[in-house]
Amino acid sequence: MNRRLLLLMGAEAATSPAGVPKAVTLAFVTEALPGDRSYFLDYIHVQGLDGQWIPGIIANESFEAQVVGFGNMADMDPAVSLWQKVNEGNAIICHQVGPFYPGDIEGSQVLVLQGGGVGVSQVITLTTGRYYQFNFYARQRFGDSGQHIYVLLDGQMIQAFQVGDWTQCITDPILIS
Ligand SMILES: [Ca+2]
Repeated sequence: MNRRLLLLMGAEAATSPAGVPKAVTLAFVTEALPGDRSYFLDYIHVQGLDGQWIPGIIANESFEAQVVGFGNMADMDPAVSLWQKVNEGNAIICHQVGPFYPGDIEGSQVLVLQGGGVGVSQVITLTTGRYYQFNFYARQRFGDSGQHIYVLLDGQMIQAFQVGDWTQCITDPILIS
């Protein structure tokens, strides 16, 4: 192997080694609009370009922990839910027949983000050199409209969605480098 090729390989390895686990912060944050608005989230998954869900990447992907019980709601506990709250506002775990009566997509509980600019995040491990898509369900509270939900990776917004009733949202593929 000649020296130039070795140098090229060295540069490649230094900047974007493929196939290496990389910790990234995935976040879902509501658009910072004024007023009392809420988004509901449930059943968040990571998938590859083939559309197949990749299990084991996101913890508590359906917001079934902490258990708040039939008809109840409670502030999200980061220690139990494994999601961290982002910014001011309410991040609430809600049972499907809680005060907002949102229904659910999977299990019996959902996340409620009440306010503008509030969200949740989780550090996940992906693999460099691979494309991923984030697949989740979202809805706005009954009577709310016009607000976006943002998907962020390491603080950068990768896609915005604006939905009404429960909608499956899938981001465009993003390459982890
Ligand atoms: Ca759920």
